[in-house]
Amino acid sequence: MTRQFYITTPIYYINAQPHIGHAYTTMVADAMARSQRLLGADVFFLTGTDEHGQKVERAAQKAGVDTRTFANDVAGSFRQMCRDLSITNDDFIRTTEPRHHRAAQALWRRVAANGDIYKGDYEGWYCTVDEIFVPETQLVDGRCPTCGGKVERLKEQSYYFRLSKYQQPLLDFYRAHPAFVQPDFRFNEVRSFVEAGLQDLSISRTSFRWGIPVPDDPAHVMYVWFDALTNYLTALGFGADGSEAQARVERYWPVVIHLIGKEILRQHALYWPAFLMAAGINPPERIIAHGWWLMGGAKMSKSAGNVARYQDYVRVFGVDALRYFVMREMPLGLDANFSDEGVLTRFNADLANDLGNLVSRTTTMIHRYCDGVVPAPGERDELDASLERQIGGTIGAVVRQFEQFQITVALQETWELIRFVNQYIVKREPWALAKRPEQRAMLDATLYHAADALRVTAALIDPVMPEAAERIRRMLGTAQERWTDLTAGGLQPGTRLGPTEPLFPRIEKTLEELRTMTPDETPAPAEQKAATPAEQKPAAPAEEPRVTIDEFMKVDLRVAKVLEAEAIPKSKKLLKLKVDTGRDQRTIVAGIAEAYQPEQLVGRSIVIVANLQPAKLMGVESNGMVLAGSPDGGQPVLVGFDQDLPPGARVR
Ligand code: ME8
Repeated sequence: MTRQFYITTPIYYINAQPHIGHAYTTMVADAMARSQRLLGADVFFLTGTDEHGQKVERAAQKAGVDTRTFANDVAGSFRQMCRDLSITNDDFIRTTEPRHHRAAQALWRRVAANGDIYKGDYEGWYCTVDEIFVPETQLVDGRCPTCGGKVERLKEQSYYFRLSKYQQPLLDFYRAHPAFVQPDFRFNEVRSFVEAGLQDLSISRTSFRWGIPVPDDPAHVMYVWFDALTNYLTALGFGADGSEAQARVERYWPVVIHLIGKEILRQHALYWPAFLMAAGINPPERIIAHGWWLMGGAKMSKSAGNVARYQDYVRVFGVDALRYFVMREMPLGLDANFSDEGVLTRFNADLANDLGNLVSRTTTMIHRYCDGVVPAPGERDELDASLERQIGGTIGAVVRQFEQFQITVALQETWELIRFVNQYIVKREPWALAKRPEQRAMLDATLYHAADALRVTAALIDPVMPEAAERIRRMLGTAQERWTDLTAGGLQPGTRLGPTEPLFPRIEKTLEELRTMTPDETPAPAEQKAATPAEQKPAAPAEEPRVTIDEFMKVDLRVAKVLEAEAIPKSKKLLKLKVDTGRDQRTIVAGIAEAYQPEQLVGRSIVIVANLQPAKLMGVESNGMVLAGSPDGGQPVLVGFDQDLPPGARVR
């Protein structure tokens, strides 16, 4: 029986243009949708735009255009993003569409009919960036705790949703669905929040007009989150007449997976199931909250103004490379740093070197030694068998990891296979075998197994890099395969290869050159040469000396909080930090001035080596060392945590 798989992204606000953050969620959802299609599921993949609310109204006023024109324009940019990034969404929903107004009003009526909506007065602090009332106790220095923006005092008549009534039903639901929110630690946050008690929720506004009118009381428009969350049902046909719409709702609801950023978890894991319960509809099956892309240590966001444009990376590296980078770099649920250095390093190491070389050396040798036709494998020896086992194991592992949304791990597994095949080729030295006619059988076996592994590799990278997968298939002369049919040894001997072409040519430009490139200067990567025997031998990895656990434990790594930070006169690289180590306050000199401004650091938790001997740097005594990572030649990035830890906590 066919399994349904319904996946959604958040619908994006249209107060600004899309950036890497929006691109990320959309690309991950796309990879998931593609993987499920390869597994034979009946997939429905939805994305779109969230167009109502005060901040859109204000953004349009600021741009000097009427709200609808503004909305059409920015929604168009999000649609374009989908085309630019090879997104295979089945629908693109806009909340300004009539079908959505109908659906949101239908949901409202059902909740109201259940007695869960009443009218009252509301006064409170409202953040128009996040479109949310913030309880006074949660304000941070009088500002919104989520975005740091200004909050406004609002007093208005409002409809309320009886959220308090759903505290126990929600807790019961969470208990019955232990995988409802992933990752688990985020689920715990939601549970604690609900356990602490819920207040009724104001769900209408009278202070602006750009929204969906409340049924039978058009002086009110719906709270944007009531409106926005309903989109996930609208797209299936909820609120529309006719049995077809009804059938589609039944087909895909509630087997839905909402992929979101962690900042909107509360709305999805709490408000949304409560609204649905009140309407007599089952809550969604799963909410997956991913982490944030950071730039310079802070969340990339349009309000902070530190955004990277996806277009710039597509232009220099290509769509597939951008898709690969973001999915390889950010493990599910954790934050990750977005940097040009990171993208360039991964491009050259993983794509040009590992994958690109495998493709080029395998196909080139089949052309050179076998007239471009896949040879028969003949007898297998132990080395061939170990490669086959590796292929089989990798297929199983990748499927399992995708099913758990662990795309990063799936890619790591795939790259282990790629490196295994590269080593297999180096061990066999087919270029040497080709010189000895008596070794013909071994040469054929080697090239067959390498090409077979490449065919499987193309299938496994397909959800993440669909274009590269297709190009590999063209070079191999094979067709797309379902994951359900994928096994080692599936390549047909006698298959005629297509022409070999460079897949990910190394980019030899420096970051500086890449940054200053004009749009029509396409990157001029170095030719990816067909592998010559001399190049095919990667340098043997040097044996790193190991340390014992006792030696490692001598290093006292601790969490510390930055209390003060200042530049050191005449030093380009050094900052002087005063930190709280939980036991004392001390001065540490850190070489991070080129990557961080002093004011970005105050209040931040860092990791220090607490028992380092003091040293004087530029005349300042430093009592410890700050931990940061840096790519070759790149800027340091401070080590951090995805949850706050108190100063003094041990790190190991
Ligand atoms: O919240 N890192 O829309 P939005 C990772 N309209 N992902 C990021 C990101 C970052 N730095 N910045 C944005 C809304 N995103 C509401 C949603 S749903 C019914 C309504 C991604 O335009 C991530 O998916 O602010 C995040 O949840 C979403 O964009 C927020 O988009």
